[in-house]
Amino acid sequence: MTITITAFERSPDRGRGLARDMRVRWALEEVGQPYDVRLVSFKEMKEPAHLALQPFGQIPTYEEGDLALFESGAIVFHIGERHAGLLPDDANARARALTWMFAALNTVEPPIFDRALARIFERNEPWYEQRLHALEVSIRKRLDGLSRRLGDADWLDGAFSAGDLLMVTVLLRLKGSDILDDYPNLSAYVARGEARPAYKRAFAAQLAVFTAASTS
Ligand code: GTB
Repeated sequence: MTITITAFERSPDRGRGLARDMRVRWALEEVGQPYDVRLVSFKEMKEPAHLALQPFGQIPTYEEGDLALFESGAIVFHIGERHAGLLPDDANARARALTWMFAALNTVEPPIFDRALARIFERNEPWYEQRLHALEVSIRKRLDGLSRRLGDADWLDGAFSAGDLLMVTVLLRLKGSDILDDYPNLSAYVARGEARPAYKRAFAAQLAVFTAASTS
């Protein structure tokens, strides 16, 4: 059955792979599932047809036969459940991989995403510097714990899993910042994720959308 996901028609990140369709593309590439992409404009995302798929008018969505999903974490989990390559077979190891998926999205991503939003939308506020500092303190607390746990391992819990996939996509938003540079093992972890052939294919696919949109 054909899998169709949605992505930005023109991603505001200019093809840097930071929009959340990237994690779904990467998961599909890891398990070797072909997929179609329906590109949506900001206007279309708020129209009834898209809202029926994604109640908050966002990307990504996932359609496969009569199944329609939203929330990138749930989509990655579904892909991992249906296909080998993202979740371990052993029940306990699988539960731990799920734990890392939640840790990435619920514990590590919020302050990193809030920092990105603050840098775009709150730059001119009188309290901007204080807010930025507070967010960076929160991020460093999370990275302290993550870095300590990862140590010199390649992945968070044995073999690469959906937990690593989500964690790497979350950390990628800090790439090039002195925050991530202060954690050499996490910088190397992100680089290992980016070096995976499936990541490279997913990245190239989303970049091609941006390149085509900017030359049309
Ligand atoms: N919790 C949802 C999920 O994980 O699927 C969140 C989905 C979400 O935030 N989608 C964003 C969206 O559709 C795109 S990814 N936004 C449009 C809207 O809300 O109207 C977030 C994102 C946006 C922009 C950049 N960027 O420019 O770098 C990066 C990431």
